[in-house]
Amino acid sequence: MVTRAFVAMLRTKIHDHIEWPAELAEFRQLVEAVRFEVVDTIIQTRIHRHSAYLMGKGRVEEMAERVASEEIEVVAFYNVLTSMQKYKLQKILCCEVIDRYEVVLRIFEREARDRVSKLQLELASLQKSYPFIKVTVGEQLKREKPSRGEHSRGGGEYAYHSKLQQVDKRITKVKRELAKLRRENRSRLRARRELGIPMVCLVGCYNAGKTSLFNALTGGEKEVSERPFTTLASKVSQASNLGVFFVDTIGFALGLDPVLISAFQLNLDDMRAADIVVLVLDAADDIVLLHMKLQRVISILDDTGIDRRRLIIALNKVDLVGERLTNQIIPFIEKNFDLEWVAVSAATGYNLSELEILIRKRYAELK
Ligand SMILES: Nc1nc2c(ncn2[C@@H]2O[C@H](COP(=O)(O)OP(=O)(O)OP(=O)(O)O)[C@@H](O)[C@H]2O)c(=O)[nH]1
Ligand SMILES: [Mg+2]
Repeated sequence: MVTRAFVAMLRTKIHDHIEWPAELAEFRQLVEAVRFEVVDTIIQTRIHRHSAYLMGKGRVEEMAERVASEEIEVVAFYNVLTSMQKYKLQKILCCEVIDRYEVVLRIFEREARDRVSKLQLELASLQKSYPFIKVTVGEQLKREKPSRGEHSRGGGEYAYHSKLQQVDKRITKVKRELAKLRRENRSRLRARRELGIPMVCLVGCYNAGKTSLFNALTGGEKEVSERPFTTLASKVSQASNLGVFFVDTIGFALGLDPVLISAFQLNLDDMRAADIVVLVLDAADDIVLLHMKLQRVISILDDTGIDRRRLIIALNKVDLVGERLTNQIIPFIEKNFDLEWVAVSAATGYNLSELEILIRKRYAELK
């Protein structure tokens, strides 16, 4: 059974006429990847967020009528909601309300198979649910005993504190486990570094073709697919017959929340440890999207503490773009970004040796 959903977006940057359609299209793709059927998209343009409902109350009331008459089960908001907004929206819309952060979590839930990914996902999920539980139970308590004094402690309040304590304890435990796994990962990274073999991490947005490139470069057979976030756990190529270790890892998206990114510290450590970071782009994206993704990934890498001198752009999927590569994409990259690039195709193997030459050259320069 498919779940019928609305996608909702509040546009606060009213002068932006270019980026929001791409952001919305990506979000819709993510919502569909959760296997929701997007029945309609509701957009409101308004400079200020409504503190209680994100969108204006009238707009939300209209939406509530449609949720009921069109049998909508979920409204997925592009914007990240506060716990209070989520609570109030669920109440007024009488259906489940999730935001961008939770949409990505749902996809991760489906893809997470290994222990590290599962724990990082659990942490990201607990960090989101803790304040929401606080709001929900707090509001319930207010309704249950409006006449009692504020300081009286009934059974409900006891349950509330014990629930929060449980979640708090679990967060501490997951963090502790992750810290241990992170130490182990770091010592593996150090051991690998001591071999003196260049370590090259493939980064980029989901679907750029990182795993396809990893497979083509290393002879690996990791799963490749059009599903967003197919790869969660990092993988290092075993064979270093090329004299290079390649690392394939999690992909990004345009609208990833920084809190969510920071839950995936082990993946970020793999990126930080790399001598060279190959930023993989999907050359088949239209130029606006390509620009946005490139800016987004560069900004995440900057925040992660990765030196731009270690970056090389791999324009992947050039088998799909024909003359647009030389007419549009390359001039665009050269004009706007001071980064070395190479056009490749993981599917046909085009220019992979050029990529390796560039990697070695840059590695030697940085030594
Ligand atoms: N035509 C063409 N398709 C490609 C190429 N590289 C990858 N693809 C396709 O693009 C899709 C995504 O490829 P993946 O390698 O899974 O992408 P990824 O960057 O690892 O994605 P995530 O793991 O989700 O972050 C798959 O359907 C691939 O077959 C290429 O060079 N040419
Ligand atoms: Mg992948």
